[in-house]
Amino acid sequence: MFNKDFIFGVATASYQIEGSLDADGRCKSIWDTFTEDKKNIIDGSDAKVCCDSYLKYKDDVKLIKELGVDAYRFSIAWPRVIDENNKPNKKGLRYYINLCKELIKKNIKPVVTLYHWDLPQWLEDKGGFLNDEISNYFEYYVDVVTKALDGLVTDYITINEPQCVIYTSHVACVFAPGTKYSDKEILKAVHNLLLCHGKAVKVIRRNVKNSTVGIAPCSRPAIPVDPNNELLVQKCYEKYFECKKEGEYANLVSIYSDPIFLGDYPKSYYEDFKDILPNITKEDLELIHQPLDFLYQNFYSGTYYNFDKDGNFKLEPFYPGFPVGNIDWLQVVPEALYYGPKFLYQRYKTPIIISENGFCDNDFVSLDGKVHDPGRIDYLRRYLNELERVSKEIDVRGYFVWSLFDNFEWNSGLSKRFGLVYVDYKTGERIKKDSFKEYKNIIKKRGE
Ligand code: GBH
Repeated sequence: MFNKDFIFGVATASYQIEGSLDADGRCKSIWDTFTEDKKNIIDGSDAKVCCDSYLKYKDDVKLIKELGVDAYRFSIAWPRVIDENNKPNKKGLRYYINLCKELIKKNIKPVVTLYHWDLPQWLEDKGGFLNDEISNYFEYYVDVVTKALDGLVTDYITINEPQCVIYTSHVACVFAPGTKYSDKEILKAVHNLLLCHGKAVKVIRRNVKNSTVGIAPCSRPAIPVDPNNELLVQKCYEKYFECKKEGEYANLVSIYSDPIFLGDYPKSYYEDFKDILPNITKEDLELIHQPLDFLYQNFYSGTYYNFDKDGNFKLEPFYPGFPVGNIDWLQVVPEALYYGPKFLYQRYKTPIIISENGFCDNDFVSLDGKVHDPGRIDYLRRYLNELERVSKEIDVRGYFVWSLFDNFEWNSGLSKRFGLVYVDYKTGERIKKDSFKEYKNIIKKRGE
């Protein structure tokens, strides 16, 4: 049972649902460019229509209302609201104003993500996150948005998953723009991204009365196989917050969240990268370290760890046949919603909101015309049980399911389905899955 103020929500992102990519003067984003090369997207699809939410937003809000959530998390497309001359685009802004009004009319709280990966292409052409001016451009964009949504939105998330903006896009190179960065460039881009965050927070505090602000990193918690082994739990905590040159440091937690919540990069960062550090000033660190109301976090899976027989701390591989979703990184590890929030709270002492959690399944329409998704239902229940358990120990304020709809799943295109609502991309038809009804019931009973 969650307390009565606990926020139940559902989440989407602009590029994954809107379609209408040429409408009302929207300019090109890095994902438009990336999808032009069919080899970048597993099924060769694109986001030109997907859920068609730019045109169907009123239907979206009806569905959200029927689901019974307290809040709807969506993102704003930078290329819709700022043109190539870096001037506001009124028509693009109008869409988000209308959407917010529709939500508020139905008593649903809008939670706005300012950056969910659709960078304007013209800014990428100027160097993207390697351009030292990027945080000034972001600051201006956030100023325009917060003024346009004045009186409608109080809850802002600056950036979704910095890990994907840097690591997945520039190390793994499977997300747009897909260009490889050297270690030195990664550190510079990370620092610029953190400055974007810091400047955005200041603008929001200035423009928005009673604002609540946070950032939404993602992480894959290290889970102790034996919860009663205190040393193992401690080692998992250390693993989770590791920042080492030989590790996937840009895909982990501390390189972003330590400067934001603790005011400085980890000690190991300065040691491991001493020859290639970006220019980091005291003023920068202060700017990045703005007080935040929430630490949002996207959790999907986790990784188990154990001691081997010689007492060495070791990754515990998933056994053959381990429960998985329909996408390669999605092992079902419900304890992620226990240890993840717990470790984050221990280190950063900031109230936690789960900004994304959800399941990818091989959903299709059955003979009876319905979409049955017992796997997703089971996943949600198991994860919520763990969240409820940890909510008795630490301050957890909310939970958002990813996602309202099946949508454009980035480099997996339209081939991977995460929705509570099924989308038939041939006809545009939307069908509520069984999990939609289940989540609706969970919310009604406040997670009982
Ligand atoms: C989130 O990312 C996103 O915020 C959301 O937009 C997305 O639709 C949703 O989850 C479902 O994926 O190819 O080896 O580099 C989830 C975290 C981070 C998981 C990137 C996959 C790529 C692994 N994702 N990661 S790899």
